[in-house]
Amino acid sequence: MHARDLIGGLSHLVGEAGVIRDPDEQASYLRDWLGRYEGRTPVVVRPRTTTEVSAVMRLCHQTGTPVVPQGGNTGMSGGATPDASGAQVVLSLSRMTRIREVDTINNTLTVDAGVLLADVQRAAHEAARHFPLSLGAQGQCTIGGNLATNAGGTAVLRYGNARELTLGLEVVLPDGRVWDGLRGLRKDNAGYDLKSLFIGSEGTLGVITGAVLKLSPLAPACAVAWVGASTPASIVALLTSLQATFGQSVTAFEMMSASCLDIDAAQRDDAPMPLRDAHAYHALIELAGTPDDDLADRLRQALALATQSGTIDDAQVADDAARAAMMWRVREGISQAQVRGGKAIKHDIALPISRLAAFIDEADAAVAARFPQASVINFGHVGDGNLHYNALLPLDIPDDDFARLTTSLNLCVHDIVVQRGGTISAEHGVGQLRRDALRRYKSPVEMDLMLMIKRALDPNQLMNPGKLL
Ligand code: FAD
Ligand code: 2HG
Ligand code: ZN
Repeated sequence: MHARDLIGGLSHLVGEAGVIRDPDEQASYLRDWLGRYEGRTPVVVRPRTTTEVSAVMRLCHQTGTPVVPQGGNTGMSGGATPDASGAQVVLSLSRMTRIREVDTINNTLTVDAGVLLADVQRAAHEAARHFPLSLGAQGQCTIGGNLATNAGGTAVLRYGNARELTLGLEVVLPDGRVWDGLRGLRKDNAGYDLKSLFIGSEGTLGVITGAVLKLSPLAPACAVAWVGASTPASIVALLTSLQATFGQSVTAFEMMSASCLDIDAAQRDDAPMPLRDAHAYHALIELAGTPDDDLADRLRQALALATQSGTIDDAQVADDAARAAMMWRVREGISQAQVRGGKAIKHDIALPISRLAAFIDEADAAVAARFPQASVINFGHVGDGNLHYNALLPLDIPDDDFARLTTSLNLCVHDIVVQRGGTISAEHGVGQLRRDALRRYKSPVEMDLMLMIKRALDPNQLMNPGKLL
C-alpha cells in the first residue's frame, strides 16, 4: 500500500487528531531518551481506545506494515524507536489515559496502558492504597511501557517487579484481535500464563492496551538514610544485617560508587552531598512500616552499631521529609548527570546478591586494565542484585571510537557477568541495544524457544522488528 493511502486509512480509523504526519511534530517520537537511536516513520498514530488500537493493528496486518509500540519513550535500550527505513508506523499509547476501575476490596486498579506511572501511583493514593512500582522516569513513562519492559526500579526487593504487580492484561494481537485477560485474580492456573509472556516482551508480540494492577496498603511510617562505606562488600553486609533486623520493612536499598556523585559535583558548585566526607561507596536506604513503628530511631541505632563494628564508615538518617527528598534527588539524578557529564556505555546487569562484590572487584580491575580512558559509574538496586555498571567516556569522543569501545567494553563486562551466573538484561529490556548480546549469551535451545513463540504470535514479523530477537 502506498504510504499516503496508509496514512489516510489510519486517520480514518483514529481521526485526524490521532495521526502526526508533520516531521517536526514527529521528532520527539523518533529519537530515544538517550539520543542514541533515531529513525523515520510515515506516521505516528495515537489511538484513544482499545477498539481503535485493534482497527489500527488490523489495517497494518492487512497491508504488511510494521508497527513500533511506544509509551512514554523513556526506555534505555532503543526499544521504542523505529528504524531508518521510514516504513515502520509508530503506535503511541499516549492518548489512552483512562483509569478504568478502582476496587478497594480486591485491592486492584484497572488502567489504560497509556496512563503515566505517576498517575497510577496518584490514583492508588487517592484510594488510600499504594502502587509500589517506582522509578526516576515515573513522570514520563507509561504503565504499558513498564509492563512491556517488566520494569524494576527502587522497590523491587520488597514488592517485586512490574510482572509481580500485575494480575491481568488486555492485549491487541498483531492481527488486530483483542485478548481480554483483564482478570483481577490472585490465583488462576487455567492454562498457560499468557500474561507473563506479554509482560517483558517489549512490543514484539502484541500491544498492551490495559492492565489490572495489584495495590498494597499504604505504609504510613517511613525512614530514609544515607550511608558511606569503603567497599561494595560492606554495603552488601549492611543490607544483609538490616534485612535480618527489619525484614520486609526494607523497601529500597540503592548503592552508588563515589563517581556517581562526583559527576554532578564536577558540573556545579551546589551539588548536594548527603554526607560531609568522601566515601568510595554510598547507599540510600528506605524502610517503611506501620504508624506506631519508630522506624527512624531504630534505623539510627542499627546504623550506629554498623558504624561501631566497622561495617560502614558513616551514616545519616534524614530528620525530615525535605532531607529524605534531597537524598532521593541525588540518587534519581544520576542518569541526567551522566548525560551531561559524558557518553555512557550502559549496562543493566543482575547477579545473585552474594556475588555482587566479587563481580565488581573483577570488573573494576578488567576495565581499569583494558579501558583506562573510561571511568566506571557503578550504581543500582543492590537490594535485588541489579547494577547499572556503566562506563563514562568524554562527551567529545568521536562516534566511531565510541562504537568500537562499546563493543569491546560490553563484551568484557558481560562475559564476567555471565561467567558469574548473572544476566545482561535486568530491567531496561533488550531493545536494539542488547540484541547481539542476547544471541551471544542465550543457549540455542532458549533462543529457539523464543523464536518459536515469536513466529506463532507474529508470523509476519510485523511487531517491533529489529528489537529483542
Ligand atoms: P517506551 O520507552 O515508550 O517503550 C519501551 C519498550 O516497551 C519498547 O520496546 C516499546 O515498543 C514497548 N512498549 C511501550 N508501550 C507498549 C505497549 N503499550 N504495548 C507493547 N509494547 C509497548 N527502568 C527501570 O526498570 N528501572 C528504573 O529505575 C528506571 N529508571 C529510569 C530513570 C530515568 C531517568 C529514565 C529516563 C529511564 C529509566 N528507566 C528505568 C527506563 C524506562 O523508564 C523504563 O524502561 C520504562 O518502563 C519505559 O516506559 P515507557 O512508557 O517510557 O516505554
Ligand atoms: C536507574 O536505576 C535507572 O536510575 C537508570 O535504571 C540507569 O542511567 C542508568 O543507567
Ligand atoms: Zn535502574
